[in-house]
Amino acid sequence: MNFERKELSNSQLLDLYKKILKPRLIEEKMLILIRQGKVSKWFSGIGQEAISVGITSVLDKDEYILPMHRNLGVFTTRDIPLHRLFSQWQGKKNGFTKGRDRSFHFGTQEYKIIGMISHLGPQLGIADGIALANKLRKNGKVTAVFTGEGATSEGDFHEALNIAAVWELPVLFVIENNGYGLSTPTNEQYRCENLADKGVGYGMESHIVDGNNLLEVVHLISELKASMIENPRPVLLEFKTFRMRGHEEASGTKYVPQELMDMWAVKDPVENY
Ligand SMILES: Cc1ncc(C[n+]2csc(CCOP(=O)(O)OP(=O)(O)O)c2C)c(N)n1
Repeated sequence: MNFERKELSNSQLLDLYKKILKPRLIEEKMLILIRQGKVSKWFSGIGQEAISVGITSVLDKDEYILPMHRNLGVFTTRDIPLHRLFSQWQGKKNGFTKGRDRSFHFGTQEYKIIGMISHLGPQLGIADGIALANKLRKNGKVTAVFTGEGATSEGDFHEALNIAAVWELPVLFVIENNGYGLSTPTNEQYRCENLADKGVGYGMESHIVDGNNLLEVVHLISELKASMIENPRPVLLEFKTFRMRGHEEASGTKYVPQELMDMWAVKDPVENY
């Protein structure tokens, strides 16, 4: 994997290293805690950290992000104190959902993160609403919304992208294409070659990005953010990556061929960086 530093200083590169390492270290701890029965559920983002971390490190702290169930790096890069995150995951009263949930179905206005909507597609439209408010206020802010390639098969995906294109809303539509929607591989999910190709149908700029290359993510988002301020518009981004663990820890990965795992293990975003 090639890393192009461009204008980034040594301290910025080191800062990004700390940011991508943090969710990985938390996850390694979580995998132990789940076996000890101290947490009951876990959605792993191991192998996909460069996307969450790269995007969140470029956006301003007051720009809204709408993550999904696999985006721990959004929460850690926004520097939410760990005791608050762990309280959430342990279903404690002082967690963000006051004990009503114990995973990633939570948001926090304090950190400008909108909690995921469990049935996936609808949160794309919420991003449109936030972007419309920003556009009317002319405040130059962009909004990033995450989705999986599985979730792109839902009708809400089409509706959200279409209206964003028509109204030129400053939204980064982030597809984390990690190969499987639960146990459904991409070749049983859609018939186009790349999901980014769908941008043409919406009249929307789109890009295919190596989702495991932290600097590629950072540079592209920095460029887009600057140009979306000048020229407000939605952009469709397809990040190619892979889900290295089960959909959640209870379900495993028996349906994934070992060769695919081996191929993607070499591209680990943390180790390579
Ligand atoms: C309407 C609906 N169907 C099923 C589910 C259960 N579910 C949650 S995430 C998910 C898989 C989504 O796949 P993808 O969008 O590719 O994201 P990934 O999990 O791979 O990151 C499923 C089936 C759900 N939440 N809502």
